This record gives sequence, C-alpha cells and structure tokens, in this order.
Amino acid sequence: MDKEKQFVSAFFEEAGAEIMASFEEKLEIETKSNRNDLVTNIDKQVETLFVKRVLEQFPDHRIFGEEGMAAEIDSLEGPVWIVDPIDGTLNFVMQQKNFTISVALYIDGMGVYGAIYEVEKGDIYTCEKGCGAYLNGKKLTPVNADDTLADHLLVANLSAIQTNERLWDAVKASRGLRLYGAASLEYMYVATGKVGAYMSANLAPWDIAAGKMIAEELGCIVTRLDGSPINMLEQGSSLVALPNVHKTLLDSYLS
Ligand code: 2AM
Ligand code: CA
Repeated sequence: MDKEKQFVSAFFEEAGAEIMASFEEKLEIETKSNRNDLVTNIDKQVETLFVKRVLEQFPDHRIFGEEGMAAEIDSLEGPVWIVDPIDGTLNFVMQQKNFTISVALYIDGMGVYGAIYEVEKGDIYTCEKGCGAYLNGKKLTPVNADDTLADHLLVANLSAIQTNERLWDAVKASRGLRLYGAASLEYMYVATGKVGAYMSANLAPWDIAAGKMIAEELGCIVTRLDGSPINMLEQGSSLVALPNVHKTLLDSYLS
C-alpha cells in the first residue's frame, strides 16, 4: 500500500494548494439537485486532477467520483477509487472551513485505504485496513465501546430527525445536538470520540467511503438508519456511532 499512500499524500498537497489559492479568486457556483446542493469550478478542478493523477500512476484502476469526471461505473469489482473532491461544498462556499477532500481505495467492494483531508485546518486522517487509523501521522486510539448516549453529543441532519421523530428524545437523552455540514468530518468526530453518533437521511457513497473505513477501523459501527448494511454503490441513510450508542439508538429510537 506504500505507493497508494504516497500517491494520496502527493495528491492532497497538490489539490490542497489549488483549493487554498481559490480563496483569493471568484468561484463559479452552480446548483445541482436543489438550491443547497452546489458544485463549484474547484470541485470539478480537484476531481479532474484526481482522475488524471490516478490514471498516470494506476492505469488499471477505476474511479467513482461525485462530479462524474471519470467513466461511469456500475460495480466495485477490482480496484476502485471513490472520491469526493470537496465534501461540504456549501461550507466551502459560505465559510471557507468545515470541508474536506475524501478519497478511498476499494478492492472488490472492500475498503483497503481511506484518507480525509480537512484542508483549511491542515488535518489529514488516514487508514490502511487492519493497520489502525492516524491523524497527521499519529496513531488514533480506538473508541470506548462502553460509552453511553448520555455521555455524548449527537450529530444529526434535520432530515434524519424529520423522518425519525423519536430522535428528538435521543437528543434529549444525549448531551446535546451539533451539526457541521460535511459528512466525512462528522464521521471523523465520531471516530475520534468527540461525538457519540452521526445520523443522516441521505448520503452518497463518496460522502462516506473513506469515513466508514476509518470509523470502523477505530471500532465504530456503521449502518443505514434501519440497521442494515451499506452497499457502497448506493445512496442512502447513514448511522455511524460508538458501539453502545449505536445499539441504544437502534433499539430505543430508530425501531
Ligand atoms: P457535499 O458537500 O459533497 O454535497 C451536508 O449535510 C452533507 O451531506 C455533506 O457531506 C454533503 O456532501 C452531503 N450531501 C449528500 N447529498 C446532498 C445533497 N443532495 N445536497 C446537499 N448535501 C448533500
Ligand atoms: Ca462533494
């Protein structure tokens, strides 16, 4: 995995510099599915750069990305890179913080390497499956499996609460509600034990491909909101939580 790790590190450096430089320029912004679902010229530029760099170094690998800059794919057979060039585009546009680049390498549907770069902060989360997860090169400790809902903050999209109204009671049973607007970052807050769970009603594979791998490596449980496993080719709901919190949410608030 050394070549892949070096590749991602070099890509983050190159793409991060382009993103930071874009803060000085006027963004070209288009809407996609709705007025809050945005894409900018920088999202497209970063994904185009990623596709170019992968094809230079791994010509037999395929790419599955949010902005469709690579060929369409309908299976995860063989090596597939899943990329979100900017996760949290609305934050990128409105706040220039709380956004990431998220990349993961899946082989035959199984995550083998994942990395998330919180560009504005300079934080890089990485994980090679089975070898632990790291923040800026420092090994992260696994989450505490015994922590309860009452011990932790919760992160939930309003759409997740609207479609599961009993989650209001889960929020009351927790230490409070937070919302950051970038799924990959919200996954990392659970993975590093800063919050007990993150719930969203509808995320795409590229929003969670790296986050799921890293969170699971640190002992978190990741499923759909109904407790079913996630198919990495499909959009859908997402629940990532510390083990005990996951059980409590499913047993008492989501069933
Ligand atoms: P994005 O910034 O890459 O679009 C915001 O709550 C989180 O949900 C972000 O990670 C955002 O990813 C993701 N998301 C997924 N589908 C979305 C949609 N249709 N509109 C806005 N955000 C979406
Ligand atoms: Ca995106």
